[in-house]
Amino acid sequence: MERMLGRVLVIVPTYNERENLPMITRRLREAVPEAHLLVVDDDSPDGTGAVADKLVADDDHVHVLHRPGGKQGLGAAYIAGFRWGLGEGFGVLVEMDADGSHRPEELPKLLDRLTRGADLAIGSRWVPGGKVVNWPASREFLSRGANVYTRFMLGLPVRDATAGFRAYRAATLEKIGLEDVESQGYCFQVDLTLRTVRNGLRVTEVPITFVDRTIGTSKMGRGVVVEAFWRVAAWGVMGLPARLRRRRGR
Ligand SMILES: Nc1nc2c(ncn2[C@@H]2O[C@H](COP(=O)(O)OP(=O)(O)O)[C@@H](O)[C@H]2O)c(=O)[nH]1
Ligand SMILES: [Mg+2]
Repeated sequence: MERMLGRVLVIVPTYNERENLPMITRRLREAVPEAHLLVVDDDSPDGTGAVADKLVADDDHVHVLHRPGGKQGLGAAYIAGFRWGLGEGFGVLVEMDADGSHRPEELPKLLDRLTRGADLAIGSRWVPGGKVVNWPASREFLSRGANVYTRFMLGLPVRDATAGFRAYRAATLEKIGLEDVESQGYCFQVDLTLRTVRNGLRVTEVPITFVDRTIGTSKMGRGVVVEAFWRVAAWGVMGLPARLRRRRGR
């Protein structure tokens, strides 16, 4: 079934991505010229905000949200971006990193899945055809392990629930509700996947090639992993009665 998607907004959260931002902007504008881009910057000390202002001045498809108060987490940045995009009437809201790990050239594949009826399309590293380039073995182990753990705890029908390259229909975000989302790091992605599945919406995974950043440093730290571990455990326990009921009813 073909469905109209409406305008596309790609949300790019930034914290100290001064050197990456012009690169990712240019690549996105070339790969999907009709899409708009929203930079959500948490007052980066390296001046990413000023770089974003310059890009905004040069291109009417580029926008920026300056969030004062310093680093507040990926989840909060995306929620602010979603709110802005929904308010502006965009029909599709895309999550994409600034560091080049998510290749804008692969965005059309995600959008195509929405056109064909998906409510959420996830760019997945861990489905057949998905790949990871230049990642240290420790990061690959962590990501695979986190996904095995998540599947076990939550029973999600998704191979890469922590993936951060994804496209939502606006209606999906409106349905799942963003008011009470508290998760920040990787578990923000798991949180929204879980909400989408539990609302009976359609999630599809598209194989992508994830390329580790060559410039700048990762903001992922120990706290992000600890947060994900405990929150996923809590969601798993809270969801257990419903899972058991479903299993008995089978
Ligand atoms: N606005 C904002 N962006 C963030 C924050 N933490 C990370 N990011 C951005 O989120 C994206 C993913 O972070 P990254 O450090 O590359 O994580 P990794 O790829 O898992 O190592 C990058 O574009 C970061 O600049 C934050 O607290 N606020
Ligand atoms: Mg990264």
